[in-house]
Amino acid sequence: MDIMNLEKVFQSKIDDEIKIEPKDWMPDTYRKTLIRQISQHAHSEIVGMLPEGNWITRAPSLRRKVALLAKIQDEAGHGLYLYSAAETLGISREQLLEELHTGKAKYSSIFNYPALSWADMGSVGWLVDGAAIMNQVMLCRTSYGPYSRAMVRICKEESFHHRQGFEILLTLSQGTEAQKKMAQESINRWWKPALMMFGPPDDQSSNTEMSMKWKIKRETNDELRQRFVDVAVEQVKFLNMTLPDIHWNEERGHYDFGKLDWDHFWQVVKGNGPCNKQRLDARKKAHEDGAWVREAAMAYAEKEKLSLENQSKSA
Ligand code: BYC
Repeated sequence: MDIMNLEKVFQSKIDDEIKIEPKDWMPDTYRKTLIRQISQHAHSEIVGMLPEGNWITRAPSLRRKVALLAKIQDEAGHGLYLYSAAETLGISREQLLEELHTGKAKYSSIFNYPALSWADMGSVGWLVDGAAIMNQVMLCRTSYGPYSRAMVRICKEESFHHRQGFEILLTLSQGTEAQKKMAQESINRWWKPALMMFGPPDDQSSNTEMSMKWKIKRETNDELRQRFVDVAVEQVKFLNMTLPDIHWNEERGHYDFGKLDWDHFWQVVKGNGPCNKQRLDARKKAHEDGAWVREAAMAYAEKEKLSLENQSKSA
């Protein structure tokens, strides 16, 4: 089949809601877009463990510690699951990690902010996981089979993450004046960076048009961001707290959320955010420190292979 016909068959599969699988023909740009997005997503899960990891030893009770540990372990699992999904597109794990460590591949801007107080563990769960879920519910129906199936599993665990975050804030909101103040201050600090997780406004989003045509994305960055705002405004009422810069817009039938500083966003994405260097250095160190584990696993695999070969020779 010539390329024009291959493209036609590919698009008609997408239009008919048939998932694209690893061995199916796909345009190069579809493959590249997916490698970029899935790897960025995997890196976000892995780098996203760092701000929370800092709080494990300082969690205020055994119950909080256990829940935070479980959440962070889930994130490691999500990252590995997504790396495997990216590998089905023909890129190796080594290459994926190399691109993260050299700064070529991105990860979500949100993980370049510091977690300064215990309330931040609440805000990360409620706002960061909340924003991630809003996006990932859509991605459960993405056109690439392995990514879509990964998202279904990941979303189930993310709803637990979201609840544990909200519960931390709910507890603080019923505590002392100092605890209430800490929770409100944390919400104020995370709110706008969380809104930026959805990506640039649609008129600055270079990938959305093609990704919508290919049903990699089914809703635009601005549509998801607005839905998240409208939901969060209702949820914050249970905390007796506020979200900064929120105003009901009668004409639009939605909440306005003020101006987001997109110049700042692009600086963070380019590597100049408050914690970019710290996060990458931590990942690179973890990779170097883990070299002996990879070597031991390879040596063990080699030994197993040899013993299987010897067994089949003697049989
Ligand atoms: N940060 O054309 P656009 C979690 C880049 S972790 C950095 O709109 P697209 C959790 C974008 O890559 C899960 N870069 O792009 C873990 C593109 O780059 P190029 C987090 C961003 O892909 C631990 C350029 O800007 N979720 O839940 O159509 C603890 C133009 O953007 C960002 C994911 O990773 C950003 N925020 O749409 C707690 C979701 N936004 O082409 C929680 C997976 C955009 O210039 N990713 N860029 O190289 C996606 O769904 C999509 O990639 C986006 C962007 C909606 C983010």
